[in-house]
Amino acid sequence: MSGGITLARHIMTKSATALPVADLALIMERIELIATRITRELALAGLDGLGYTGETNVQGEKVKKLDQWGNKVFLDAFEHGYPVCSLISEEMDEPHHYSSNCRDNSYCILYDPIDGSSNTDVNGSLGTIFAVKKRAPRHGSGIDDILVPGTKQVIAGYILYGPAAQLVYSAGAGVDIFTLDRILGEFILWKENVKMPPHGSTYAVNQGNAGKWHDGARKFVAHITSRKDKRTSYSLRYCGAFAADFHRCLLEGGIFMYPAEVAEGGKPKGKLRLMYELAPLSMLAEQAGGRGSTGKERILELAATAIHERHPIYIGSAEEVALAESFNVEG
Ligand code: AHM
Ligand code: MG
Repeated sequence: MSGGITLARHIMTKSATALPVADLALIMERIELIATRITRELALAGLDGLGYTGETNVQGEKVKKLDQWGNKVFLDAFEHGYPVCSLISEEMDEPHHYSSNCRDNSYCILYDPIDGSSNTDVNGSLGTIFAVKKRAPRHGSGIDDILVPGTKQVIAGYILYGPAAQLVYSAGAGVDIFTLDRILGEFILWKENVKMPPHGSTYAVNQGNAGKWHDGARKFVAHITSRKDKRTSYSLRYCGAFAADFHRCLLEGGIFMYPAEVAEGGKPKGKLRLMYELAPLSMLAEQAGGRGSTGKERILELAATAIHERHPIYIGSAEEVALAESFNVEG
């Protein structure tokens, strides 16, 4: 631990952030509260019963009890969350607005409350992913100002619930990582201005779907798994939680990918959502010196046309992402 520097104190020392430090502090105070509530719940989740609610969300996926509960934690926290007035969630069909928080200087938070929810029933790693964008003055009920590309994100981050809970975020001035001291209830600085290694030795992908990918994606994986020398051989590491798989790339380098599935019955644009999964982690990757790509385009330059829009992703070390692109992984 870096001498017990709390998140709140560290924020006050930040400069060159994409939003005023006072706004950053107010928003991150809410995120910290959410992170501690979810961490506490997960520690006891096995006692209270997990599983599905019996409902299906807007994207046709079965809803886990924890997904719904996690969404409510955000709604509760941001009810008192000025300067955030709008919420866009994986678990809500439409944006949610708190008009009492809407002034000229307000923000939207976009989030996946429980990332990797298939891990809930097996005590596997989970995450929470979030991004923050500034709302246009007098934005009214439209959301055109939120659908803008990820280059306009002013904060991006995730919480990883592993053996320890960690909070990773960037406000445009580097990537910092904090670890929750569960006794103090405080996130304490662990690593500052983290840089992703330009090259790694692991790849993360659901290889069970390989038969549905473009040829290029299959050839890329065949290429990185066919070589024997230490410098160019790769091991597979896949947790089923994007935040957890990305965390390994951030710290050790390598690549995470969720390709498009072109075969009949596949997911033609991949599984992961642009605004609250791909764009936030791409901002973190770039801030750390890595890259986030659809295989053809920089993720951060994509404007959304709908709030739950999906795209394929290749994210991680600059070297591996460039190698993937060179195989025309997306045709
Ligand atoms: P979720 O938000 O419903 O949990 O779905 C997102 C998760 C990611 O965390 C993970 O990378 C991916 O889905 C795993 O999908 P699959 O089971 O198809 O490999
Ligand atoms: Mg989810």
